[in-house]
Amino acid sequence: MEKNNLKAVVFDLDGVLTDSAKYHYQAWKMLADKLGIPFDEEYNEKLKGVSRMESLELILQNGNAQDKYTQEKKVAIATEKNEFYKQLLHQITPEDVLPGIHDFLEQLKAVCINTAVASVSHNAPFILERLELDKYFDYICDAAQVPRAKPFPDIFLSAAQNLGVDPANCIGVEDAQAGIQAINAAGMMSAGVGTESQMQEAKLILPSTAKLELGMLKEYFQLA
Ligand code: B16
Ligand code: MG
Repeated sequence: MEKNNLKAVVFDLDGVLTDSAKYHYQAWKMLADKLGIPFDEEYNEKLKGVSRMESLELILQNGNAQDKYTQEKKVAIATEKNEFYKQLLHQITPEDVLPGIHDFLEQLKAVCINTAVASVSHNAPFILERLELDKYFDYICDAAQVPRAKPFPDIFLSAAQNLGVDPANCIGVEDAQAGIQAINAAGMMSAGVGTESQMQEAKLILPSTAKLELGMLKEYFQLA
């Protein structure tokens, strides 16, 4: 293995390529109101990077209602949320790509650094299509094929394996704590987008996606 040689960048989707959290919030809020469970934008922060069924568990916990529903009913609730969420996703346009992402993807393409998306969202392919970003990625992970969600490293390891690169030659970009833990556990260098307190475990912290720049990342990667 050639050490310190950057070969791939693996991106989280929600919070890194676009802000789909607001649509997740609207959809969960509709369901929480229907079930009479308190839910607000602050609590929604806890759901970032967390899978759909785990998100539902967290919401039910907030209303002390985790034992109130059968597993079958929980699946039905999550399905209803997803149907509403999918309708909201039609509002997404290429304008919703977060700052700096296009330029960064162009930089990576120009020097043939591989790219992948490691999102736990089953709606990732549709969102990438709406954003017109699908053409930039060499591999898009299928959340359904990944046994364990973040903070387990599985999805990032799957990205590296499918790109044919060693995880040690990759940078992972995330906005959620569970995602940073997954990147670190996969043996990749972690770049966290967010505040110092949110991104404590990231090897490199960036205040915004606008700061993603290949020259700086390569330099940092070689030193790490
Ligand atoms: P879905 P990421 C995550 O996306 C979201 O941050 C999280 O809030 C959501 O529950 C999860 O996807 C599952 O999404 O219900 O569409 O399958 O950050 O991993 O890109
Ligand atoms: Mg995210």
